[in-house]
Amino acid sequence: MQSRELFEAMARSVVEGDSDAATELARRSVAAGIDPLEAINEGFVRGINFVGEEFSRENMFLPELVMAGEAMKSAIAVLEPEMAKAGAARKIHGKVVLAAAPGDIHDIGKSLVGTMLSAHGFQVFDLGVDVPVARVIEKVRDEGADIVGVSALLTTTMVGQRDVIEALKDAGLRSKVKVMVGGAPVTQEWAAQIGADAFGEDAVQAVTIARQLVGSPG
Ligand code: HCB
Repeated sequence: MQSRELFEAMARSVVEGDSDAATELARRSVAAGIDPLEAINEGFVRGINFVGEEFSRENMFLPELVMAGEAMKSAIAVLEPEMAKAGAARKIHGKVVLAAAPGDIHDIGKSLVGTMLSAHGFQVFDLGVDVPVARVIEKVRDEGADIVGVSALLTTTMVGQRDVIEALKDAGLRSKVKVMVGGAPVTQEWAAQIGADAFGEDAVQAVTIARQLVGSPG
């Protein structure tokens, strides 16, 4: 199968919510030596984006969204170790605390950001989904984090990103840690409005930005 056909089959496996097919296609791409991030972005992400669009048009419904998310996660479970290998034994650029905003249970993109940051020499503390602001602050303080990354996929949970920034100020930590926000509805404008240091469009950009934020661009 050519890479283009493989990418199309990957997208289709997510649209059909077929975790077995997604796993198999991910394995096949590893065997074929395809860059795992390319497989995610050119294959699986295109499928999940299509599902998101169809969901908003009410052509697909919650069970399909759930199954598509599961298929996507099955594929990433195969590809993640391959991405991590690429960055093994690099020098540590800094510590990053990652969390999905309070009320938000989307974790695919955040986890991908975490994997990419780990693969590029950051020590990542991923607190998971629906993380209370106080828990983020506590972890930033305990670890002496250099960066905190807050993910929000819902317009209603984006305010949690602002709440983290305000809570960091209240805790006297704002000058010690950089804040990077991301997630599908998040924009550069929103990041500026809430006083974040940076907006990460995707996992690759998040790595570039994180390096800049810790003054270690190379
Ligand atoms: Co969800 N959902 N969902 N969903 N979902 C979205 C986000 C909608 C946009 C779909 C739509 O209507 N078009 C929509 C939000 C509308 C809005 O608020 N504007 C929506 C809705 C409405 C909902 C529910 C409310 C549905 C319901 O229950 N009626 C519900 C909310 C649950 C909650 O959080 N409280 C819900 C649930 C779900 C699941 C559970 C079924 C499933 C998530 C599974 C999981 O994550 N374990 C899901 C999914 C899969 C989606 C879509 C289809 C895909 C999200 C995704 O994984 N994208 C999404 C539509 C879409 O976004 N296209 C839809 C792929 C990843 C790779 O991209 O953007 O997450 P990403 O991350 C990127 C990027 O943003 C950046 O890097 C990542 C990697 O490249 N980035 C950061 C992300 N975080 C960063 C942090 C940083 O510091 C830096 C960069």
